[in-house]
Amino acid sequence: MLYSFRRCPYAIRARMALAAAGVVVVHREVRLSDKPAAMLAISAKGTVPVLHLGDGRVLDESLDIMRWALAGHDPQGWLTAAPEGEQGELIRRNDEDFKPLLDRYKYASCHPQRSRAEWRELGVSAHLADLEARLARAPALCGSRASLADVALFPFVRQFAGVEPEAFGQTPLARLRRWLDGWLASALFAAVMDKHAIWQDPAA
Ligand SMILES: N[C@@H](CCC(=O)N[C@@H](CS)C(=O)NCC(=O)O)C(=O)O
Repeated sequence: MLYSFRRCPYAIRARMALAAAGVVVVHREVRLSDKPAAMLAISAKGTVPVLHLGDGRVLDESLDIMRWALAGHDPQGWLTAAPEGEQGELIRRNDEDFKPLLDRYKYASCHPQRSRAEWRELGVSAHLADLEARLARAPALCGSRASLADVALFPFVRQFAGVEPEAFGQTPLARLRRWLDGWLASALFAAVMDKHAIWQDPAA
């Protein structure tokens, strides 16, 4: 059972890994402003995605869901495409450093310390420029083929690009745009972006 929210970048990356691994889940689409009690009962911290396994285990961190799914079946070799430490460090920087910046950029009017354009420039110089440099050296972020890091990061780059698509198109990030377009055009991404009605708990 997967509690998910369609546009959430953490949920997207979890769904990508589940789909790549061929794990079929019962999908429960959540409204973040009205989380179902059944979800909060198994994970009180109230973030999506949450995966409730048949044996009762609960995975409520997107990376744990990705690693669990791919540990079972990793046909594209995402886990082994690059050293685990390098992938982990890139994901850590994304989640801990880039994500807060992305939120400031997205909700710039709530963060008047900088203008939206300045938040965008900071996101580019502090994070996306490094991804661009990596893609100048190799076709994927950590080497010659896609790894867990690519899958884990692209939903956040997608969100960044979506804030001001035109401005993103003009940033000096041509390789990153191509890399992003590749993920957005993938069959896997299309499959995980299926629309689901909000789950209504029959017991509620
Ligand atoms: N570290 C968590 C973060 C998940 C997260 O923050 N998800 C957001 C949605 S994108 C959320 O559920 N926020 C709670 C809320 O908005 O109430 C993970 O990797 O799964």
